Amino acid sequence: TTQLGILFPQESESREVRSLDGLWNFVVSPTTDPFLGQMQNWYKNPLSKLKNVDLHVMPVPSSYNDIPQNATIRDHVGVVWYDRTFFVPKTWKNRRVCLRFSSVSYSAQVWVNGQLAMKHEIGHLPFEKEIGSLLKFGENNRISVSCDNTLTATTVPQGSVKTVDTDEGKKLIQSYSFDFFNYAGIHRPVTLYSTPKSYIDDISIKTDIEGDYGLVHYNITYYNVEPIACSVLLLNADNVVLTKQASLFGTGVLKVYNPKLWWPYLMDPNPGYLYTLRVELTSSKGELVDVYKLPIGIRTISWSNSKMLINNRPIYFTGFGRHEDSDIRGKGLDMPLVIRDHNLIKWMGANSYRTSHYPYAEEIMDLADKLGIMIIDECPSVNTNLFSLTLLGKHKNSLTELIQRDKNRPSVVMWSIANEPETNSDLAGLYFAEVVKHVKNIDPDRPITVAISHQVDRDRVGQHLDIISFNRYNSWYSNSGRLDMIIKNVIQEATAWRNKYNKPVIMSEYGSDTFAGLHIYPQFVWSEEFQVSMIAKHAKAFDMLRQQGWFIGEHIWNFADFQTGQSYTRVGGNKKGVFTRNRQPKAGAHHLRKRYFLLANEL
Ligand code: BDP
Repeated sequence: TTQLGILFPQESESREVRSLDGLWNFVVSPTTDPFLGQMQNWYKNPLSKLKNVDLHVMPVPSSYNDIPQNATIRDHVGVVWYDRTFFVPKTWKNRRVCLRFSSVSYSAQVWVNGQLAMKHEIGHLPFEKEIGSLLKFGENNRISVSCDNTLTATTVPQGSVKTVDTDEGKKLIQSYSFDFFNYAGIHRPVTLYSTPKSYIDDISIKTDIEGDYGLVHYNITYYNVEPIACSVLLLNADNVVLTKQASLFGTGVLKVYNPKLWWPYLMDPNPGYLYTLRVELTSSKGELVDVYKLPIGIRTISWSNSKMLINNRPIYFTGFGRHEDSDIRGKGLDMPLVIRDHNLIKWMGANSYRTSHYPYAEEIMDLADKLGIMIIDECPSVNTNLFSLTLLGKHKNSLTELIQRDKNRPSVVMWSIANEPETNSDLAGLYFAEVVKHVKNIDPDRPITVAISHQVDRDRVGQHLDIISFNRYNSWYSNSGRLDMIIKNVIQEATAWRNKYNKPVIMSEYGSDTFAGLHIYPQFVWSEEFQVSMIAKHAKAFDMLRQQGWFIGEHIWNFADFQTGQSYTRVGGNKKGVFTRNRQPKAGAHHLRKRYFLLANEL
């Protein structure tokens, strides 16, 4: 279901937040009876009271897969159960109380005190519900969550399940065609928060530059149970109020003289400058009722048939495809990792990355806003095929929810509506025309791309996009080991995309698996020397392409090594990172950072 108003929970004069992160109880249905939990309605009583099941302690947030010492849980297909108790203060009785999950993969049902509170499908996106009527105030309450990781032809992303005969009897197995491990669980924070009954539900902003002025167009929706006045203040980064405006209908424009613009990292000595938009609701007696503070950046995005511009300056994307992935935690949010990653991104001199292949945590996006890292924001559609109306509906929903969540972020400069879908059929053309139309209806102000892997000549999707991104593994999946066949092929393919569509072109993935510590010279596949040369050859091609005026970026695959499903092409996971899974640089990282800093100086 689509929802409005998914503002990140924050403390303010009027708002209180309680974290429900920590240790939860966790139970998997026995493999002999994967649907036992549903049959027996395990949400009705505490999981700790169940007989004949293994009760685990499970940290939230985290993927559950790599926590227990148990391959059956790691590879489990279907539903798992979480529960915990939490205390709700008496003082919240006359307030609006919401329960928010920042992400549960893949789908979830949530009960509070044994009553269904909400359901959500599609991982990596937040959902919430007002749950006041289900709560006991001044007492302990129980929250139960069932989480299903099953992927089918009509989930985003897609997969398929079948029953196989094993040595231990019949078992369900899951297949999927993307390579990253299908981690599942409560991946991001769970929060309980309260607001007054009259509250700010949503804020949308759009910024512009007009002569010496920065413009902040805003649109606020709020609900009120009493007469309310809405006003809007703009504060600079030193918390000085620059302007204040009473807003009769919740919409208006704020003007800032000589604004400090939001610039990407290395394009300005002070990148990622953020103002604060402070929204206030006041009662007829002039009392403050609700306050929400939204960080905003003032910048413009525009594009032509050969360039993409921020604040009217052409940009060139340098950076990576990434994953939310680490040892033990899987896709669970982990702030030490997040901060380390962003320190590494800065150390690399990269100005951007794509949130391949799903939306990343809001905490990560906050950092991108602050540091001036440009984000190509990708929805969870990977290797899409078997097109259907049901799938189209969910694909659109994933974008509605993503844009609702990220619409105000200065870092988000482009929407990626799919990675490596089927693009060569007429049906694919029709399908993606619909997805593009949907996104343009919600956000006409950012360009749209797809990371395409199929061949140029039969493509049916590029015509609908603003920017063409293509993924190609020269010297790896094509012509393995042939470092002498990269330059021509990259130039040829980029030029073919350009000639077909007359649009800006990005190489959104190139790379080679590299086993850290493996040295073979002359360069040989899997060695660090090979990755360095593979990067150097691509750089030659990119430099020639840049002369043409329409080639606007290069993203290596991948930032770091990551976990995959089990296959004979992967040695303990995908090793195409320029960093290891522990975030230590391979030789390729040292090589690439010299290039990124050189490019930043040149542009
Ligand atoms: C590309 C996919 C990416 C994979 C990569 C690879 O977009 O998700 O990890 O191949 O195989 O096609 O390394």
